[in-house]
Amino acid sequence: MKAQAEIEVYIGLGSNLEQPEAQIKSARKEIAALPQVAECAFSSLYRSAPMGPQDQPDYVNAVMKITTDLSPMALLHALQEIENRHGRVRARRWGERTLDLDILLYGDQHIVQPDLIIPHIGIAERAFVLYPLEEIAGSDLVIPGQGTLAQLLAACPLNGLCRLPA
Ligand code: A4P
Ligand code: MG
Repeated sequence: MKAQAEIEVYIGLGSNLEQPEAQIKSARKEIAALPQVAECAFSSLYRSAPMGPQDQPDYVNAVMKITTDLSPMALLHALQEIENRHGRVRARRWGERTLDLDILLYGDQHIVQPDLIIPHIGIAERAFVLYPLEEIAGSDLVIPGQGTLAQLLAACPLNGLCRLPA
């Protein structure tokens, strides 16, 4: 029985190593299979040039909406276990990765802890987050402390982001 209130959470998925599309699709299944998690929506896959070091492959990104009664920290740890199972190696900042799972939004909460910041840092400047988020959440979504998605999108060019065919 689920006693606690379920929270709507958005997760950003990213990969640019070892068949990125397959990494994202299998991560989706693993997230949906977590106890206390239910999938609500999943965006198209999007391709973009890397933000950060340019000597790495293009990224594939997507955004997933879930409901959960996991705490923010419990969810972070569950996502990190999935990253590790995908052979995630942490080398350089903003460097290549088999799988990156970021908690973008956790309900309307604003969280600042040493190892967890929500909304995810840099959300407003990242086309590869904002456009897939709009696809599944709509542009009226409020990003705590930063305005509506419509406002953020108006200031964030596509930067070559392209939606991949289904
Ligand atoms: N952490 C803090 N807040 C959060 C949160 N809301 N969700 C902490 C998840 N983790 C969060 O992350 C480092 C630490 O962030 C974690 O231990 C966690 O406690 P990491 O994934 O291990 O390492 P990182 O790569 O240094 O940082 P991060 O934040 O994942 O990198 P970014 O900022 O996500 O950038 N270009 C394109 N086109 N598409 C991409 O997806 N991604 C990156 C990575 C670079 N360039 C990209 C893309
Ligand atoms: Mg991350």
